[in-house]
Amino acid sequence: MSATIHSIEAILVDIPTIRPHQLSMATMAVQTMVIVRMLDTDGLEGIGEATTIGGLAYGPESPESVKLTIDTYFAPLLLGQPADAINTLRVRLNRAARGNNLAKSAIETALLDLLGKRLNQPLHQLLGGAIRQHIPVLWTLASGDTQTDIDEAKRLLAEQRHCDFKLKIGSRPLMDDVRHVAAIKAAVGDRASVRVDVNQAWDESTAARGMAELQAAGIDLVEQPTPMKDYPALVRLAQKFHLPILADEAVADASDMFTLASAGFAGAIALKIAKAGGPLQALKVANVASAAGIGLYGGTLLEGTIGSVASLHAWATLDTLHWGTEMFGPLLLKDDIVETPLHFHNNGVALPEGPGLGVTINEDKLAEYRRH
Ligand code: MUC
Ligand code: MG
Repeated sequence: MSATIHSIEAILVDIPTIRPHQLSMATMAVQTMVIVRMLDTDGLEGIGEATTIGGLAYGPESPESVKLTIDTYFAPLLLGQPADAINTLRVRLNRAARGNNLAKSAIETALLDLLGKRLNQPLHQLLGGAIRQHIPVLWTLASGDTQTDIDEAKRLLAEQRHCDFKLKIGSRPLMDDVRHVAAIKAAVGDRASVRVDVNQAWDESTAARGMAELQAAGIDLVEQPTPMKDYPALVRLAQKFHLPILADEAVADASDMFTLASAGFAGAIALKIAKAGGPLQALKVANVASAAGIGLYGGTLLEGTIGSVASLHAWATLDTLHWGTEMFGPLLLKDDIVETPLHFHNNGVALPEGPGLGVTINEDKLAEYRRH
């Protein structure tokens, strides 16, 4: 008789950021993580994490709603069930609850961590094994000030911590943003790939003008320039410019990916375990994208170490990772709640070893930052 799920706890944890992080829809000074701790009847523990950006600024789930969803709706469906029946449990949750993929991602991650610990295997091994142990990671320059961003980029290039940068634009007039981006690209030159994320802030005609300017400035990728549901605009822009588009908010799960690809989209996709509902679900998105010739990118909702590591195990198994990843979330936070932080070096990060995620919670730090 396999072990069953004995308890599930969802804990809100607030950690300040190292500097304000300015996005088109919110400026973050703190990140709130929902940490899931799941115990089975043998006393093994699986952990998972859900985050979002700026409360409700990124999408319809907030950290507080994720905790409520898990405590009130998911836990009663999971308690007493076999802990290793991950696919059965997913079907059970999906029958009872639509959407809520952030909450589902934290649960799927905890179940996978638990299974890895039971089998004494790292998570990537459960997914067929890692193709790469070192994964490229970019950094987002989003202090809100051009010179601060240039100084930050030069320091990180010199340290070889990152060689790809993403700039968050869309909250200012178009030409102000273009001047900001062009100045940063001119300062780093060919030493760095510079991309932008508009987080849906432009309408299609602003996006067309913006993409022409950004293409001329030497930018490599434009993320989600237009509103998430406007697939025709994304398709038309993708067909009009050589500068590739990275779809982010537009695509949560494999079905979204299929619809956008069928509509004629070409470019790249930001995979996120949070949008898809967990590492296994994000890999399904990757399969559809790859079949449609769409490039892959490992995305983040600015998770801390637990959520970032869950993502890294998944991204490590992908045949190709055309655009690298942005799993830098832990570096944006002033502190961490794990025993051994990730090792960022050589413009990327090392995949942790050890059973499951390979991550242990630091109980003192968790006690310090948890919300009461
Ligand atoms: C997003 O929209 O891509 C990822 C990196 C970052 O700075 O914000 C995010 C979310
Ligand atoms: Mg984005």
